[in-house]
Amino acid sequence: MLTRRIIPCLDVKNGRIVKGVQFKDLRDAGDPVAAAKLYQDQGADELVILDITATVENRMATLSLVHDVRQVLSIPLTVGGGVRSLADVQALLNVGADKVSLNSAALAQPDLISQVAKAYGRQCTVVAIDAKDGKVFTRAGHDATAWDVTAWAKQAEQLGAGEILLTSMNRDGQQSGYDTDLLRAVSGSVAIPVIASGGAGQLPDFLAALQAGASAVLAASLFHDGILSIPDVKTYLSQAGQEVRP
Ligand code: 0VR
Repeated sequence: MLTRRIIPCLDVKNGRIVKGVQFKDLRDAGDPVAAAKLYQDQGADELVILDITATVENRMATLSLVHDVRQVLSIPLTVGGGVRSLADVQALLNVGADKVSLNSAALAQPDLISQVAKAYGRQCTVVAIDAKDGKVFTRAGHDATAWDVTAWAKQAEQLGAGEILLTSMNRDGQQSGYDTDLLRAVSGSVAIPVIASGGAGQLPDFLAALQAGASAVLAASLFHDGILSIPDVKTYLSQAGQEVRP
């Protein structure tokens, strides 16, 4: 069994961590560089930084933020939010991202996935999917698309995605558990890793997501609110027989 990854997510806006519920009512959740260092020290396997406004100003703020986070981080760093071109990807890699997450731009221009995978490798190419009621949403969860989630995940894999970051908008920020039915459907349809995202609230949620087929588990509010620590999650999963990096 591949080592399961525990991945904190920093949703950022104007250089600060924010956290909402179902992508709304965003509240300040702290300083990104301090949080990145804390999570790494706690044993996070990777970190995701998500620029959730994707405006030009915010994208510039995120570039300098990624640079600052990289100074304190040695674990793999994935950055997403507003990435629209190879130039955007290059800019993020230049300031220290290891992987880039494509969401709205990939839906608008699916060939971008292939371009990024060809230019930088599949391992750098993450496709983020925001799912609500079985449908794929775009533009930070504002607009529904005609895509069924599983169909888009398969298409993204065929186009070159190295892994899928699958967020349940229904579950986001609720701390009521991941959408395990969604995770089972998608991870059963693609051969690439699926990262579970949206809803983590208590220790059994992490095991349920992995047992539903996720290769890694992402959480935001749970960690930011200090309800559970990464060591809590790793100890629990290890005792449940999951392979985790100590
Ligand atoms: P938790 O449920 O707090 O663990 O959140 C995990 C995941 O849903 C969030 O890190 C992130 O994907 C939420 N995403 C977006 C957003 C939040 C607000 C506005 C936009 C977006 O575009 O992904």
